[in-house]
Amino acid sequence: MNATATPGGFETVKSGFVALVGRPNAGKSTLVNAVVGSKVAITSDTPQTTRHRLRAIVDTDEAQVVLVDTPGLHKPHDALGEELNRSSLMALSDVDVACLVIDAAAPVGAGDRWVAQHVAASSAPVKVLVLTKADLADQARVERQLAIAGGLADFDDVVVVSALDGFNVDGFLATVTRQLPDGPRYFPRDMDTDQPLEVMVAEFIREKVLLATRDEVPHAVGVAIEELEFDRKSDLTRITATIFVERDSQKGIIVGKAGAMIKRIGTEARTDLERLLGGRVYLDLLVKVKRDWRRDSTQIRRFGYGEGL
Ligand SMILES: Nc1nc2c(ncn2[C@@H]2O[C@H](COP(=O)(O)OP(=O)(O)OP(=O)(O)O)[C@@H](O)[C@H]2O)c(=O)[nH]1
Ligand SMILES: [Mg+2]
Repeated sequence: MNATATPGGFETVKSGFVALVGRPNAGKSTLVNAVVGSKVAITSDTPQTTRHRLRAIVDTDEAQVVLVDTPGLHKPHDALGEELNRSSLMALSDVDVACLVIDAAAPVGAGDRWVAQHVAASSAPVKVLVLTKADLADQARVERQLAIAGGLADFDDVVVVSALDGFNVDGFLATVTRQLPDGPRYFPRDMDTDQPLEVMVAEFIREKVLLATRDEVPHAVGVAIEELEFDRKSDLTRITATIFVERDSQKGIIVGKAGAMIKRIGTEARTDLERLLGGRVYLDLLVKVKRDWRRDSTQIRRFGYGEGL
């Protein structure tokens, strides 16, 4: 459909909100980035990478699709996990399209069935099954997976994609766009995410910690921005951030031998932040211990995780 002007002067296009829900690691955030065409969400192979429900906006002449990325739904072990689940389930309550994202190459299990029940019960008028990571599965596996996952709920549409090699990402966008009602553009045309800059900066830093560490360390990390200021004289952005962990031993791992690990995290984060900010960045990273912060709702809210925004 082409854009039309209403009597009030507002342009009417296909527009609305499309939530992506699924188990941790299914590939939701990678798909969001692929559709938007830039990095708005952090990704990693650590489950529960996403800690914010975030909106990513895809604007074309005919449509404005607002993708809602959500934390992976899982069995919570602490207050943080409960908050993340709450945030994902809330995202389902007020969207036009609910997408259940399933990894084409991972067994469909009880976790997927549980998420599917929430998708089925949501008030979203349209439900779409998205099978992603198609590059990791052969045709037979994809078909088997579609047969199993397709039975988890009553889906209006099914899409197979690979966010990593770009297979059918356009097809995904076309499918969800087709399902949207006519409406206004909800966000300015040049906006690609509703996340505050400070949140994005903290998340970009956290991603580098996730990529550099293993086991329990990535889950114990929270990042807070202390300073974010553009210095006109030296034409660079000064950022001071604190990486919080729960134990002294985790602090030792993040600092590394003679500070090697924190230096590596800083260098990798700076490259991403310079791309995000479009200019030079001076990044100062501190590492501190905040014991058991994942059990402390006040601290979780202070970091802004879950519904904290
Ligand atoms: N091969 C392949 N890997 C993918 C694809 N999509 C995502 N991945 C990888 O899968 C891992 C998880 O991706 P994410 O996008 O962070 O997953 P998520 O569903 O957002 O995970 P949570 O935020 O923890 O819920 C990362 O290592 C990605 O690189 C894909 O299409 N193909
Ligand atoms: Mg994610």
